[in-house]
Amino acid sequence: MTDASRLASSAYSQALELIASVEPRIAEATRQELVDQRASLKLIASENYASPAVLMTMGTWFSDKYAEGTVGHRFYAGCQNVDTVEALAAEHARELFGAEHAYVQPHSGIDANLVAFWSILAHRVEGPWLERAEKKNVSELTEEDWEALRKELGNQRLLGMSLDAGGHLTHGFRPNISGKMFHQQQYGTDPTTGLLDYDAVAAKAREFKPLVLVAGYSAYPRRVNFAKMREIADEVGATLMVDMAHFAGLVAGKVFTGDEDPVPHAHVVTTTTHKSLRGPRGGMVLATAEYAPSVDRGCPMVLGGPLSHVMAAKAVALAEARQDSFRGYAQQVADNAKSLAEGFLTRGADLVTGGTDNHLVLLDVSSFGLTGRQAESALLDAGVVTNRNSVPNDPNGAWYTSGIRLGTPALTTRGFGHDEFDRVAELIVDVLRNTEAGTTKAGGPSKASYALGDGVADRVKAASAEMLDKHPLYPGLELS
Ligand code: DSN
Repeated sequence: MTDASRLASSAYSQALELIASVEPRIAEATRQELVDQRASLKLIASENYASPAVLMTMGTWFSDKYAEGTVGHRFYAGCQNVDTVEALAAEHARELFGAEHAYVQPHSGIDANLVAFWSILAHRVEGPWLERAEKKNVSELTEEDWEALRKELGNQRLLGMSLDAGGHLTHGFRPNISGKMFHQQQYGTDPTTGLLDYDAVAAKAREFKPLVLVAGYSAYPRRVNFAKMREIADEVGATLMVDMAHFAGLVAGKVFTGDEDPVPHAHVVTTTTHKSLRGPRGGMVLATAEYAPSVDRGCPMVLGGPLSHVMAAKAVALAEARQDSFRGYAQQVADNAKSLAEGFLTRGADLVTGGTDNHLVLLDVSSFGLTGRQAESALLDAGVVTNRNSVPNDPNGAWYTSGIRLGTPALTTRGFGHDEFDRVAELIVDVLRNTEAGTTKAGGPSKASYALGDGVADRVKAASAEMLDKHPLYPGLELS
């Protein structure tokens, strides 16, 4: 047992004993969550396993401190230690990503995107608007000025990738606030190849003239050329915002460099910290110096008080990501995604875009006669945790879907390599081939019910257990 495992075993065992003395059911659910995570194939592309050091950093008295404002400029007294934590997290983020500015307060990816949107509006609209109104600062604006400004803000335009092409809800999807606060249009992917068509994005941008061009994705299995996206943004006078939540770990690990690294090309980059970056649950905004002052207004503009305990954990995770070993991890995540994709293709399964060159694979399950919902449920019965996802122009909509999204960051953390991911593809195909779509009570085709063949779940769980046992989650961590 390593020193780290010994320390974690003892710390968690004692913490759970303390929790159990107050509410034993929470202690029990916490133990059970570890048992369940250890026993399943976690393939959700947006999940990972943070280190015990990162997890423990979140469980401290920093949780009790209010710290609205920024480092050295707080609305509360007594923030000297929060200042240390926030400054360190931001420094690690700037160094790791080569960013001019880092804002580490967002509580989630959606919050990071809201900070980015409002800071872009503040920077692009409020500044020139104040000049036109011949006012020096916001406090001088009259009620009439505000009314006119609100009208102008409401008319701002955003162009982002559509949800079914792999974009995120916050990239202008109508039911999301981003689709309401902006006049939005969406770009898709080429109907034949499933790939981004930069000429089509440029044509749409020329016609629509967005204030914000959003690049980035949560279910697109390919790399993006951010230099090209910046050219498009510059040509139409847009601000380029990149949401790298899914692939931040691949940027940090230098798998995505040059034109594929968003940081040198975008004005504003947002991310979560818990996906491929393998940190605590949270968000972050990177920006050029020009956008920094408006980004720093995130709290209290759109964020509640910063979660200082999570900012501390971000600092620990970013320090981990700056270690050389993280580059090896990130490269393995991408290599494993290729192994997974090849495993599916050699067994005749359909992949959106025909493969992957990032951390995820989007499997179209319609050739198995299933919806995404049926496939997701059958896989879960067999201990394979995935999430259903739309494919481009999905006939089954965003609830039932026709796809399954699979990612490699979590199992790569456990040590899975090429052979294991090939086997994972084999097991998934086994489940899907042996699942039949069910019928509704009225006897029509159902998009939700299904029947998994006898013995399949046990067979797949046994095969998974062999691999999982070889690559334990948190090796050496034992709870007493
Ligand atoms: N929930 C994240 C994902 O799964 O991609 C994004 O919001």
